[in-house]
Amino acid sequence: MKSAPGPAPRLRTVFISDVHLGFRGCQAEYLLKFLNTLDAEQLVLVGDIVDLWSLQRVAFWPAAHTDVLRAILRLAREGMRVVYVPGNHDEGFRELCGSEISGIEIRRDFIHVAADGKRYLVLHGDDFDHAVKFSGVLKATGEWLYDVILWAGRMIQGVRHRFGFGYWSLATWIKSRVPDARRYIDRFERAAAYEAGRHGLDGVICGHIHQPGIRDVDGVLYCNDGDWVEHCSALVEDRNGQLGLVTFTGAQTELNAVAPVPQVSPAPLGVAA
Ligand SMILES: [Mn+2]
Repeated sequence: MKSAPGPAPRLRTVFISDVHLGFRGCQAEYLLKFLNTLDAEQLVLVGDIVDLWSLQRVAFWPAAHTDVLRAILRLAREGMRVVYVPGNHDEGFRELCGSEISGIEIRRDFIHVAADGKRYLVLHGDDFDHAVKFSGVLKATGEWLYDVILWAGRMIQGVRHRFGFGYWSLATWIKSRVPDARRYIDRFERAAAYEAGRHGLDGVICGHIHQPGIRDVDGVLYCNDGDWVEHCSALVEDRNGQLGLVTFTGAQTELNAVAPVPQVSPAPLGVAA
């Protein structure tokens, strides 16, 4: 797909993060389809694209994961501006911040100026872990549990698929029912928005907590692009600078269906049923 000739791309910017290539939970096939139909001027990779932590534990790298990297490199080659902000799971790449590799700009964080002039702080989000103050033990249990839940979710998804049901995430379903998870998310959102507000910016764009969302926090717009482990979501900016969330799970959500950027809502994004 060539994006340069013909009419201007439909979207100005697309933000994705928490892809976790090299991790079993990664929904690489959906992402691949999403990237192959992407009609945008710029793509921002907001961290945890490759899961180096998981790769250190188990060698897992199916062909689709290489295809995702290839697709991103091809987009850059074809003229899309691609910016990569490494996260904590791909922290090793932070050493490369400030450089450009294969046409991809690598940054620790940066300020995104939207089409309407609004300025957003873009960063992965692990910077706010300390502010969220969840104990180390809880965090370790959380990560182990998350792996198990994702595994169980894949089993269920396999059965659902066989019976013709669409994409569904067990982890998302569980999180929406656990008050502690909601509190954690709320604290994170406030910490991120506060940081942007402190710098006189209009908003913050991040990932990290695998919870897509757009909400106003005391006059600062908090935007989280979600992930490609549970939600298969992206944050998109249209040509007027309006931000919205999209999910792409192949079932019925074509990127084209996104044209009028959906009205933002503070509620967690529903997955395609
Ligand atoms: Mn992260």
